[in-house]
Amino acid sequence: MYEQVSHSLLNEILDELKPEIRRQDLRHFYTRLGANFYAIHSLFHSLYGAREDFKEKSIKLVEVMAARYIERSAELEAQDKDRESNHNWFLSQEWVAMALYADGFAGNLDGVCSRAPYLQELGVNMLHIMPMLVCPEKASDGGYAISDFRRIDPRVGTLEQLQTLAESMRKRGMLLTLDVVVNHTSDEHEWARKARAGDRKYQDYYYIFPNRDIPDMFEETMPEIFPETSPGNFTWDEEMQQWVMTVFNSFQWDLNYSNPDVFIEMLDVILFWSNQGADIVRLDAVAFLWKKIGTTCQNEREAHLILQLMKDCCQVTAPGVLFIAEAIVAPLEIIKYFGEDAVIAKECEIAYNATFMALLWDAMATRNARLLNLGIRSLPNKLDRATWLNYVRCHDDIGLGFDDRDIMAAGYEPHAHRRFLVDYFIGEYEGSDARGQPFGRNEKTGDARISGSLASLAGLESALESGDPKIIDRAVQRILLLHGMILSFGGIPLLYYGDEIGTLSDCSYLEDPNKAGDSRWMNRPRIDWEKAELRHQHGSVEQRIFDGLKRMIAARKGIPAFADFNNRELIDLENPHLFACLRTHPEHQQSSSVLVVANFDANPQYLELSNLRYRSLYLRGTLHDLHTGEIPRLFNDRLVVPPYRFYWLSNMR
Ligand code: OTU
Repeated sequence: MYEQVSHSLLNEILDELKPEIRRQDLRHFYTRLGANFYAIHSLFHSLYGAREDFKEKSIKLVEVMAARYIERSAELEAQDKDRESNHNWFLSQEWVAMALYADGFAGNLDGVCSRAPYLQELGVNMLHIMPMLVCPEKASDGGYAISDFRRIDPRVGTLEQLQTLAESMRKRGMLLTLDVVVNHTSDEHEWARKARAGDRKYQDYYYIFPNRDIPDMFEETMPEIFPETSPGNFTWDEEMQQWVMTVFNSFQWDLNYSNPDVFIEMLDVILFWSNQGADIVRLDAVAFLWKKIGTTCQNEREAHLILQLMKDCCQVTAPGVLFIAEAIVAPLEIIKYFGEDAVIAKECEIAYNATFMALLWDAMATRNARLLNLGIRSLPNKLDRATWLNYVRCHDDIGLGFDDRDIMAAGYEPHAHRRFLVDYFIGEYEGSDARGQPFGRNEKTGDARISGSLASLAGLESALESGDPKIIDRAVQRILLLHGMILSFGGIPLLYYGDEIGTLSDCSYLEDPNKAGDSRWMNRPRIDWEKAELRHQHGSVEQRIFDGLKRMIAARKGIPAFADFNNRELIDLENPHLFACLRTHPEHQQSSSVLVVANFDANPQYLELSNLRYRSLYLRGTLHDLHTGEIPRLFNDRLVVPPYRFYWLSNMR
C-alpha cells in the first residue's frame, strides 16, 4: 500500500540519519525498512504521535535499528535470510527446549558449554538460559531485577563466554533463548539511580509520584502480584521522597512506556542480545507493559501495540529472531499475544501455554481429564505461524488461572476447587502424596498459588521416603506422563532443568533471608551431577526418567504429525480418566495420524476403540505405540491403558 504520510516521513528520516550510518551499505536494511515502515509509523504514531518531538524520536528509532543492523555479524545476517525464506522453521516437531539457570545447572556459562553433550544426549536442541545479568546482591527475584541490561553477572560469566557458548550451540544445531526483562529494572539500575538523584529525564523512565493521589487511584483496580512479600503496587523511596510504581517486588521499578525513550532503549536492548546470538528472545511479563488508571494494568491494548512495534522493528534489523511472550494470563488474553487479525504472527511467534500447564496439574490431582478437556476446548485457535511453549514446570509458581465457567462445567465450585488443588499440592489433602508449598497467598482474595519441583509435586519425594518400589514407580510414571503430554500436544515442549533426573524440591532457600519469603526458590535447583550420573545405572529412578524422556524426545522428532499446524482434534470419551486426541499432519494426511491417549488415573482404564475406528479410517489395523514400540493390549476391541500411562498410537506399517 502506498501510504504518503509514512513515505514522506521515511524520506525525511533517511536524509537526517547520522552520516556514519548513511555511509554504510544498508541495501537489505532499507528493503525491510521500506516494507515495514508503514506499520512501524502507524504504531509509533498511535503511541507517541501527540508529542511535539515525534519526528525527532522517529529518527532516533530508525537510527537504533540501523546501528544494530550494521553491527550484526555476517553469519547472523545469512541466517536471517535463510529463516526468511523458510519462515515456518520453528513449527517443526524437531525442536525440544530446556530452560535452566546457568549457575544452578553448571556453575557458570563455561560449565553450560561443557554440559552441551548432556543436553544432546537427552535430545534437547533449544536452550533458554534464564536471566544472568548484573542484579542486586541481595534479593534479585531470581535475576528478574536487572541492574545493567548489557552486562553479565561476573559470577556467571562474561560476554565472550556467552559468545563462545552461542557459537558452540550453533555448530551443534541448538538454538539459544535469552531473556529481556522489558517491564522493569532493579532499583540499582543506572536509570533508577539517576532518577533517585533527581534527574528529570530518568524520572520520566518510571512512574514516580510525589503523593498518594494517583497511586491510590491505580490501587483501586490493580491486583497484587506478590501480596505476601510486596503488597501493593507502589513503593516509597526515602531518598527521592516520592512513590514509585513497583508492580512486582519493591525493588523492581516499572518502566514507563508512555515515554518513547523507554521504548527505544528497550528495543536497543532486544537488538543487542539478538546480535549476541540469541535466536529467540523471551519477553518477560509482557501483559504489564501499559498502565492505565481504572484498569488491572494488564493486557491493555497499548501493551499489544508496543509488542507489535517491537516485532516490526526487530523484523527490519534481525528478522531471524523470534519472540516468546511470557504472559501468564487468562486463555482468551494469552492468545492475543500472537497478534490479532493477521495470518502471520504480528506480535510474538511463541507464547507460554500456562493454561495447558495448569490443566495438566488439575488432571494429576483429580485423576481425571474433565477440566483438561474443557480447558483445551476453550483455548481459542491460534494464528498460523505461531506456536505454544508447552511446559510442565518452570522457575515460577503454578497459578490456577482456569476459566471459572470451565470449572463449573467440569462439575466443581470454582473457589472450593482451587482450594482443593492448593491443599492437594501442598500435601494437606487426605491421601495426597504431593509435597509443594503455597505461594502468594492473598488473605484479601483467598487466592493462592503453588511452588515445588515437578518430582516433589508428582509424589516422588514422598515415594522415596516410603521406599516402596511400587509407589516410586507410580511417581516415575506420572513424571513421564506429564512430559508425554507436552511432547505431543503441538508446540515446542519446554523441559525444566533437573526434571529429567527427578530433582526434588530444594529447601535450602529457607536459610537465606533474601530468598526465604519466596517459595519459588524450591524449584530453582543446583544440579547434583553425581546424581545425574545415576542415569547410567539401570533401574535407578534417574535412569528410568532420563531414558524415558530421551526415548520420547527421539520418537517425537520422527513424527511429522507432532509439528504444530493447529492439527489437533480432541476426542470426546465416555471415560473421564482418559484424555485422547488425534494429531494429523496437514500434508502427510491419514497415514501419519497419531492417536494420543493418556490415563490420569491410578487404575487401568479402557478405551472403546470401535467408535474411533469407525470415525478414523486410519485406525483400522494393528496399533503400536510410537515411543515404546509396544503393541498395547486389546480386550474385545477395548484398549487397556495402564495407570498413569500414555500411548502415541499409529498403524503398523
Ligand atoms: C515473570 O513472572 C517471571 O517469570 C518471574 O520469575 C518474575 O518474578 C516476574 O515476571 C517479574 O519479572 O510476569 O506475566 O509468580 O508467574 O509474575 C506473568 C508470578 C509474569 C509469575 C509472574 C510472571
